[in-house]
Amino acid sequence: MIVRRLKECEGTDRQVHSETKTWDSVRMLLKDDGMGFSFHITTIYAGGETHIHYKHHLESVYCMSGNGEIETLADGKVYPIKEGTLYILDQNDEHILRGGTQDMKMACVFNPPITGNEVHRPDGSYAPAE
Ligand code: 9YT
Repeated sequence: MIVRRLKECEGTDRQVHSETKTWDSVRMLLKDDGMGFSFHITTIYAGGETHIHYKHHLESVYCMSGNGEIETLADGKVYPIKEGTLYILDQNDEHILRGGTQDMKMACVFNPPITGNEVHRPDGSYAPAE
């Protein structure tokens, strides 16, 4: 069994800061753990806006605290996000994630797992798993 604590992962290379300065993410569980998914604690900054389109990954995101919204670009629908909201990108949905008045703390799961080296490409995706 593996045990990791958020505090031990913060400030290490498991914690990445977005180039857009709109979020950071602590990847607590990655591909090399061999679980078939990865698990991240992500902070979406208040007032920020991020274009995301995970074409090669399925992601589900649970909001633990804070507030914001997600807009799915295919249909222009906007869904508020607050504590207790889970959104599930089952269609590899292209979206805009907007921070509200308070930072959002999110628990994120990716399938396939990310390796930890991915950065958002100009189209909002991460590179496919090998
Ligand atoms: C919610 C979301 O997708 N935020 C972007 C960062 C992502 N969770 C990651 O790479 O850890």
